Amino acid sequence: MSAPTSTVAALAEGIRGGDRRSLAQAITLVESTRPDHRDQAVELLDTLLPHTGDSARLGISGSPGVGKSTFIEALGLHVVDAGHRVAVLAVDPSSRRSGGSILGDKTRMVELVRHESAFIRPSPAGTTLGGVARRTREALLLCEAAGFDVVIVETVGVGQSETAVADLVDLFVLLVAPGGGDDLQGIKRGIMELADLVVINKADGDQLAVAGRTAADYRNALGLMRPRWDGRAPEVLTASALKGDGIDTTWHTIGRLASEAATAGERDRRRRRQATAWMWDEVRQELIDQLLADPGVAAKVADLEHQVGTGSVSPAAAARAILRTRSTDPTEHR
Ligand SMILES: Nc1nc2c(ncn2[C@@H]2O[C@H](COP(=O)(O)OP(=O)(O)OP(=O)(O)O)[C@@H](O)[C@H]2O)c(=O)[nH]1
Ligand SMILES: [Mg+2]
Repeated sequence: MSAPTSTVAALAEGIRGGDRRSLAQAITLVESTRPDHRDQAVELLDTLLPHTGDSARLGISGSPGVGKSTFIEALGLHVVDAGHRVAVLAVDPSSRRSGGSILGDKTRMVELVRHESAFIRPSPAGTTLGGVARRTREALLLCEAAGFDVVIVETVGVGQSETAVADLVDLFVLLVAPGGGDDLQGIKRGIMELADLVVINKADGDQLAVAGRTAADYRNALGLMRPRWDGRAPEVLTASALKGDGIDTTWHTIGRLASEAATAGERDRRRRRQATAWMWDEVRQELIDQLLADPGVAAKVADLEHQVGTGSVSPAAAARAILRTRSTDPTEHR
């Protein structure tokens, strides 16, 4: 392999030296879709790969407003107090709060954001889920290379983003609000099946008793569902991110689950599966990028999309037409 270019080498060195500006810059680089940036990003990730893999990768998901950011602030502070270095990445492909997410999350993580052992990176606005997932897994590797030994990925539990996040972490935590009985009826079934751990948040004040009942309901429901890799049902805890109750128990449980999975080889199996799936994701993404960079294809796309939209051409036929239009050597358009 050729020697890294100077920009890439400088960034890699900065990241390895724990320089946050280099880390932030590198994440911006992997977020860029410009072909020359993409080349540098791939080179950077390749250079840093030997220094990745040493973090506990945690996904935290839940409905809007359930308290994810507040919870991550509390958990994050607990974890840095225990001597860890924590990076928080957000995955939010929805335009619901485009532009607002940075401020929203940073104001909720006031203390954590200022902590020298923490690094918080909001989701890039206005991107597709596929794009966000790709950038997030690359950002995760960059954070590991920078020495963060706990990486938390926050995602809002609507649509497909939680599946994407579950595909890039070791352990997936689902936050639930007290009294969310309706969720048990099926709408959240898919996401519940991804969970290694369920935490009923907001177990405080007049919601305390309700939270206890919700926990019991979840234990029952989860007991009937597909068990976790170890044959057991996901555990259910209660916590109050606002008051800090149950945060230590949550962290303790996460640590136990992570070490059980590591000892049993499950963590490595998961990571191997994930790495293979990422590779095919990259292939798909790269092929589509190359196709769209082909002037012949680009000229036809709008027309074909329209025809597919009106039903005059089937999606399958249109896909074939696009693939056939592609000129011989895809790399020549880079
Ligand atoms: N009573 C109580 N309120 C909480 C708790 N955790 C969060 N909240 C409140 O719930 C609201 C939403 O909290 P966030 O942390 O922003 O929730 P989120 O899930 O990150 O929200 P989005 O990112 O918008 O999906 C805020 O007003 C919090 O103060 C808790 O443990 N108890
Ligand atoms: Mg939030």
